[in-house]
Amino acid sequence: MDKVQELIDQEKQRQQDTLCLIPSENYASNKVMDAVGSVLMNKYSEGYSSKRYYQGNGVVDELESLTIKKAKKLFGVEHVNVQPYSGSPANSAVLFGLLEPNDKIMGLSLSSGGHLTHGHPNITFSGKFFKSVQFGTDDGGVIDYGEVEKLAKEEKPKLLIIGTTAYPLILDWKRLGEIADLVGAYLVADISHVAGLVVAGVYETPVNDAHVITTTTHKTLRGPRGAMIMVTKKGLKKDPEISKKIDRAVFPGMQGGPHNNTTAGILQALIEAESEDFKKYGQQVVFSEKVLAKELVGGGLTLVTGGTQCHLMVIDLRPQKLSGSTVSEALEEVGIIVNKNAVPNDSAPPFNPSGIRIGTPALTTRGMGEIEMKKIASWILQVVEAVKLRDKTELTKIKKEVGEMCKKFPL
Ligand code: DSN
Repeated sequence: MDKVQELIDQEKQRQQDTLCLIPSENYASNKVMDAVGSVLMNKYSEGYSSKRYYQGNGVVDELESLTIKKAKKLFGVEHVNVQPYSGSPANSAVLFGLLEPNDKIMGLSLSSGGHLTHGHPNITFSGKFFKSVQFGTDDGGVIDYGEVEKLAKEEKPKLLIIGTTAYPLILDWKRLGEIADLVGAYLVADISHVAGLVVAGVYETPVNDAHVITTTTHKTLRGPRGAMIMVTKKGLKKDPEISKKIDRAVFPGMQGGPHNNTTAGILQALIEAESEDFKKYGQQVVFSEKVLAKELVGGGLTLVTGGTQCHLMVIDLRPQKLSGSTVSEALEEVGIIVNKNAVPNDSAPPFNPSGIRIGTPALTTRGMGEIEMKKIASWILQVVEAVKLRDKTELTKIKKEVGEMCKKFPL
């Protein structure tokens, strides 16, 4: 048999037979996957609609314009670039488009639930080519906006880039917008994790507070792996040239030809996100996450911030004297897939941090709800207990039960 197809089939089976609780993953629809696997990938289209460097782009022009139009409507923004290859390239383009090398940026640190591209020092472009100031959370994992304001006033960054990959509370965009305005900085809201929740109306939109919004398209938005950069009314008011600067930074600044097949996948995802069903999906993601959190806390586990307001939570395993690696590996043995994650002020190294991160977007897409969340919570509690007692005899039984649940919810 053809090796590539064999590997694709194996991965499909793995996804079918396991419970994905990684909050940044999801299952795109067949239509999204068909678009990504289409002939659109054969075409080069450097440039933008009606200003291409290659002939034969009539269809691609229409596709890209339509995708931009849909995104503008869905997110209520003034300008959209749908060409970034993914989230990190999107954030790079914004920083290079709006700043000069060595300008100062400020962001939420990775270990407090931010992202590498938000100024992580020394090893990332955002920390090497710009002066980076990072803020964190208090010991409970909560952002102290007073402290953020104080730091911004002291450091006077030119740009605040803020978004979350492991922060379980809804960000106060209004406050962040005010802080940016106070020091005359751009506010870039990276909503990659929560874009689908924003569209569904269950997570605050930054559209009135940020100048620029970036997002990946494959997380809660449930599209292909890609990204968008959006400019708000506030952004245009601050800097009438902002859209042009960003577009130039994407192409020719950072990238060559856009991945037109991805653009088609994004358009399909945006069409799906317009539906009433998608609103219900967003509501169910958050509801299920809260059910899961309540059960896990009831079972004796400690959550960063004590709970969740969105699609994810972080379990702090320090009170259990366990590491994120040990627990995530044991969960994988029973077919529950999570990822290890740092907790606030974690003294453990990033590759073996003290927490795990758990989210419901993928399982909600599979149609799971409250009953399944309660069962999954009991399995997680049992696995943690088994790891603590160094007794894995129960794991085979749990694995079988996980497999039975997976069968009831086909991809
Ligand atoms: N890698 C993503 C996540 O898992 O949250 C963030 O880019």
